[in-house]
Amino acid sequence: MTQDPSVTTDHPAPLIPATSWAIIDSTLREGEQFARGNFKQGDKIEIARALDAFGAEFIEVTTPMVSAQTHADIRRLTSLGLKAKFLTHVRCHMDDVQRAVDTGVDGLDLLFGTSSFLREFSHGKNIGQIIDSAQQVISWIKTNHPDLQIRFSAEDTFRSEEADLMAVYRAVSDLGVHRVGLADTVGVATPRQVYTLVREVRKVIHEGCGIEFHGHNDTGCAVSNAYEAVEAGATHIDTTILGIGERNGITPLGGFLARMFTFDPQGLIDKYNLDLLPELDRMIARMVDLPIPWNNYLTGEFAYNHKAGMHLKAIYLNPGAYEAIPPGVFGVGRRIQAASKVTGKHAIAYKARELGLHYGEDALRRVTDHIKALAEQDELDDAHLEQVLREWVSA
Ligand code: AKG
Repeated sequence: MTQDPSVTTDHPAPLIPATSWAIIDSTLREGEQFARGNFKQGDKIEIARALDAFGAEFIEVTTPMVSAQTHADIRRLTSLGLKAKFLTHVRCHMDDVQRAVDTGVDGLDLLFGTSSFLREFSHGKNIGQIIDSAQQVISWIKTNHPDLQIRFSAEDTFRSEEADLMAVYRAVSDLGVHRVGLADTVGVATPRQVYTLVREVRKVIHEGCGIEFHGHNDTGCAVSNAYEAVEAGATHIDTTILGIGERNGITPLGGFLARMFTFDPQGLIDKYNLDLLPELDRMIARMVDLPIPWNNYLTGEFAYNHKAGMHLKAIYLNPGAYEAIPPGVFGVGRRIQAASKVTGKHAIAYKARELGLHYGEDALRRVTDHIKALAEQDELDDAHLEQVLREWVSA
């Protein structure tokens, strides 16, 4: 097989430079809301260290209001001396914020539901009251803890009235928040809606104010929506390892990186230790006691499995023919499945050469037909293929 071509940078300029966005990994917050996410302090430290080693810029943790233990865990995490910045996710409420400010975090991710669903069935406040609370809380933080980053998110953004959203985002931006958040809380937004809304929000907030996107995956759009958010100007994307979170989760770290890699490979290589991704996925799979899905982005068992004869022929010449992303960059290998009914003579010839066997054109055609016929009857493994190739070479 030929060497992997080094990472291709065919685009004259990256379509979306990796320097234009940052990851807020929420495995330690959204991930704790996953059905099987129940991390103990030791797990949290392991996750935070692994994310830091990977290069995640931000780590979001659960609100300290959950319990005294969670409060102590955050203090422990923020004392680790990691490079990643810690953010805690708190309701836009004085009690929560006052409890959060002594945890050593770098910032507070405030949220307030703005959809009619959440206004009616969650907190009972109207938009004017939401803005008043935001004003009280944000002003207090800025006066008493000016070093803290502040983000304000309108929970359930995509089921909120656009006029309400613009009023809220304009108000919190005027109050000096560092980022506003758009949350697709029930995973209902389409990529086009995300793109359009991020563009609209950009127009009403201050130039230096960032835009964060948090997207659930209920309709399978979490990665596309995160991508559209960035394309429209979002600066921060929420992810979790393996996508764990409420219900079927949010934008997976690996899926988002796979998407963004295609636009600026070198930018991602410079920013993150991408080859640590498989370790991150395995770590969370172990902690939540679930296998990594077979079709997981980049790290799934079959993410780099090549089988059809037509594919194998080209893959041997240049893996880029059937791989958008070189697996080695992400610390994974490819698997060539030559022993199958859909194989082809090029794959069989290659396997034979690997074994030091030489087949002429006719013999190659015959042994390939034989292998295909065998595979029609039963699954063939590599050992069986090798045996056939050795037996037939002199036949
Ligand atoms: C959600 O809306 O699904 C959340 O988990 C909150 C997101 C945010 O704070 O932006």
